[in-house]
Amino acid sequence: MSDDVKERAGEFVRSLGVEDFGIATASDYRSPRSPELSSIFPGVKSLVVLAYKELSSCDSENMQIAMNGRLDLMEFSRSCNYKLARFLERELKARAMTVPVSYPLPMSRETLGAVADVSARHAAVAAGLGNFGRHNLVIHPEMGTRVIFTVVMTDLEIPSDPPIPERLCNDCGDCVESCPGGALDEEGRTDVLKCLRHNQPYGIGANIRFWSKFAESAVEEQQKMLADDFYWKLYQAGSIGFQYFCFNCLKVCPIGQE
Ligand code: B12
Repeated sequence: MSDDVKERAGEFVRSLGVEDFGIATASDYRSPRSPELSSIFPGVKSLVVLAYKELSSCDSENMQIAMNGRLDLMEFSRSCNYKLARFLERELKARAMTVPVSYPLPMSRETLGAVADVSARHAAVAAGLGNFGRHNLVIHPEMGTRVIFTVVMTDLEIPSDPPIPERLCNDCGDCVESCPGGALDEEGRTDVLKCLRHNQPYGIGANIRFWSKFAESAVEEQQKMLADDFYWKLYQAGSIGFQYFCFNCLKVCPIGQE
């Protein structure tokens, strides 16, 4: 039965144009800092993890083009996630819930808005789609680091795909060196604040600083602040969601690029 389920789900995923996918049972998903999956979805049995190739847009120094490649991918992957979830519900009579590709995230000072409810990287590892590299990202055997993941949780019981036994990272250190914030200096940990400063310069931190200064300023200064490019960038990032301004650790990784 579960082989048939896997085959039908796989056929559907491929028909959507998704590059690769894998399955992890809920018990094989081990994300030490995440809540139990059953607290989110009582009765969850498996995770279907989809893998998508990042476009070459990430190579562009033009940040509108680089981010647009990601926005296209986020829109595509969000729609694939929904379609797969509905396929599981409609055709396989399952229950299914989708995990955000990036946001919404729980927002609090404690987590700095940087800890998701379900970790797509740990799900991808458990589904045999890759393993962690020196940059704390998951490397896929063919797509390398230029890959993002989405996850659909379901109450269907499907066995996990086998993990990838060999480490895919070659420890070249290019990711560490290319990080403008030094966020990867300590092995096994991304310094979130250092990463965010470069990765999302118009994120919540910048917003809080901007509006705090605005509140303390005289009217003339406030008018100048609103006419400044900085505010215009904040405005754009606020209206399109998180806007990434750095792709270095993802794009410099040589694995899969040879
Ligand atoms: C919040 C978030 C961020 C935050 C904080 C990330 C963080 N906590 O490390 C910030 C803004 C800094 C960020 C940055 C980036 N992100 Co981000 N991010 C997320 C998001 C939404 C949630 C991550 C999370 O909270 N996970 C759960 C927590 C509990 O995980 P964690 O325990 O913190 O995991 C860390 C450690 O435990 C450690 N770890 C765990 N097990 C192991 C095992 C070994 C052997 C090692 C060495 C380390 C290790 O690695 C993790 C990173 O430090 C995910 C999507 C998702 N839902 O998963 C995307 C996600 C992780 N991001 C992604 C990407 C691509 C990026 C960026 C390249 C930005 C960009 N331009 O796209 C950078 C890369 C930064 C880096 N090198 O670490 C991809 C990663 C794809 C991949 N190939 O792995 C994801 C999965 C999005 C997606 N849907 O594909 N991100």
